[in-house]
Order: sequence, then C-alpha cells, then structure tokens
Amino acid sequence: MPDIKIAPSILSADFGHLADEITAIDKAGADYIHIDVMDGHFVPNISFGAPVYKSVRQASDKIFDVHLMIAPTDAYLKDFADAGADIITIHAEAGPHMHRSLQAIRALGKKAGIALNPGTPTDFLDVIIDDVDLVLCMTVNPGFGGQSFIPVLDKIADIRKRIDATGRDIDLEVDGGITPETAKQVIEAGANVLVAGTSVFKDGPEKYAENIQALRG
Ligand code: S6P
Ligand code: MG
Repeated sequence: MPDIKIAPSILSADFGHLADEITAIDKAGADYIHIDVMDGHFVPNISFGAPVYKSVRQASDKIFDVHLMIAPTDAYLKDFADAGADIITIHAEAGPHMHRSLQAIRALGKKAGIALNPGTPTDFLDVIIDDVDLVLCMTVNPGFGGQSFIPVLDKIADIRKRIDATGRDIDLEVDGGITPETAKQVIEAGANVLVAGTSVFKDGPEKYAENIQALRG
C-alpha cells in the first residue's frame, strides 16, 4: 500500500490571503495542494478559474492537484496546464469523450485524473485505467465544502483492486467529508490520497500541521 498523502483543498482557505494560506499548508506538511475549480454548471457553485491559481503558483512547489468540476472540459485544459497544474482531474460525468480528454491532458505533459461521483459505477475503469494516473472517488456529491461523508467504502476497495491489478503507481484519491474518523475508514478501504478542506483549515494556521497529521491515521 503506497504512503498516505494529504491534499488540503484550498476551497476552505481564506481567499483574501490565498498565497499565504498555500505557503502555510505547504509548511504544515501538505503533500498536494488540492484546487477545486467549480463552474456553477456541472456543480451548483462557482469557485475560481486558472488565472487565480496561476497567481499563487509561486506560493508552493508542492503538486497542484486540480479538480475540474466543470463541463465541458476540453477547451480549458491548456489554460489549466499553463497556469501550473501538475495533475488535472476531470469528472467521468462531465461529457461523452472522457478518453479524448484524458489523452489531451497527458499530451499537455500533465498527469491525468478521472473523478467518479458517488452514484457513478467503477466498471468503465476497465477501459480507461491505463489512461489515468489518479482515480478520484468522491465521498460527497461535489459542489460544496463541509458536507457529510458518504461511506462508499466497497467502491473504494473495488477501485484499489483494479489499480493493484495494473501494477502501476496510480493514486486513489478520496474527496469530501474527510475527518480523522472517516480517514481511518477510507485508508482501510484502500485510498492513499485524502483531500480535506474543512478538517484541515479549521482553527487557523497554527493548527494546520496538527490537523494534517490527524488525518494520516
Ligand atoms: C467541492 C467538493 C470537494 C472539495 C471540498 C472538500 O465541490 O466538496 O471537491 O474538495 O473542498 O471539502 P470538505 O470540507 O468536505 O473536506
Ligand atoms: Mg475536490
């Protein structure tokens, strides 16, 4: 089982001091910086686009793990790549041509991720598992931070089995409602990258390191 990585979601950060917040979670032990792009169309809320996180790219050398909750995706992939994304994750539900989108992300020299909403089955991974570097199993319905965890533990275990069968180093990321309690459950089920917004950014910067450590199980 690969090492556990923590990916704080900046959706829960103080947007008025975004660069400082990213530097703070970097120093507090974040492995990835999780960037939630929401378009108000694929999901109910709007967050921010490539220009915003381009402006804070210099705040950390850690991996920018960009989660695109947008539809359509293809027209924007180059902007997100040029803005400094290291991983670009699209939603399987965002359109009819996920295979072409994943190929386009890799053609831009970035790692490709596929996200599955809680209601999306895993069997399509049989076809595209070799086209991804990360599988994001959503543990909430995307669109809001601070929601309650949906225990899709059998689904996580199924994805872990499919990843292990490839023999490749593919991240299994989970996202939504991750706390020290639910972290134990998802790690046990096979997740190795934990996205967390609320539970990392609560109680202010002096608590970030403690909050991140509490998720490592
Ligand atoms: C946002 C969605 C997730 C985010 C969120 C996790 O639509 O809920 O993609 O990563 O920031 O937040 P939390 O507070 O559940 O850890
Ligand atoms: Mg996310």
